[in-house]
Amino acid sequence: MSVARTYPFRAPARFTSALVTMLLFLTLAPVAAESGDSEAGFDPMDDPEGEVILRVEGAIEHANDGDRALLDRAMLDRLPQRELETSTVVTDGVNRFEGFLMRDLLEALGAEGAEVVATALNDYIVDIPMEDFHDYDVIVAHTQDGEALTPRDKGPLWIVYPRDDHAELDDIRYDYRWVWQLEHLEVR
Ligand SMILES: Nc1nc2c(c(=O)[nH]1)N[C@H]1C(S)=C(S)[C@@H](COP(=O)(O)O)O[C@H]1N2
Ligand SMILES: [Mo]
Repeated sequence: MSVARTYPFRAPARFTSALVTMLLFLTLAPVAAESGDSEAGFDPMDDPEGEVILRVEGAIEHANDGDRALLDRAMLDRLPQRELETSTVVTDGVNRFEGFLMRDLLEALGAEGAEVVATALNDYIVDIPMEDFHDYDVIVAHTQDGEALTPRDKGPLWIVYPRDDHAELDDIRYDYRWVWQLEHLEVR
């Protein structure tokens, strides 16, 4: 019978799989430890080394320049990165945005407040209720369709709502919170 014939091979098979598990553990454990380090990632107490593209002030607990947080792109890249596909009111079709959750940034800075005042390079300024960032996965995008956003083209940062995922976001009240050329946040 086949059972009798395969039986002798089972013990070695188990032994082999135990060995493989052990080897996998030995190879992957250091990798896990390493990625654990880089996941410590975003530290608002770090000093920016590159050009500061976002300044955050107001009701934040962690800062690196007096009571402000000055952030460069490399620091922002250390926040968990997110992709979001959505249409917008100012572009055609569906765009793929990459960036980080506003919620994650605010949390990392220890922000506590009822609203965030967002200011753009063109001095556009708007108050955004804090609830938005808890109710929706609002991202701060640095990349659109694989291309880095530049100040010429809605960059360096653009607040993007997951508009295609929530019918209620297709509304003028939300449209004006999509701040492009974002450069400053005040939490209050
Ligand atoms: N930096 C910046 N972001 C902005 C604006 C602006 O003038 N400057 N206009 C807001 C408004 S009122 C709307 S409806 C949407 C789309 O604006 P637009 O159609 O003028 O581009 O972007 C918002 N974000
Ligand atoms: Mo608008």
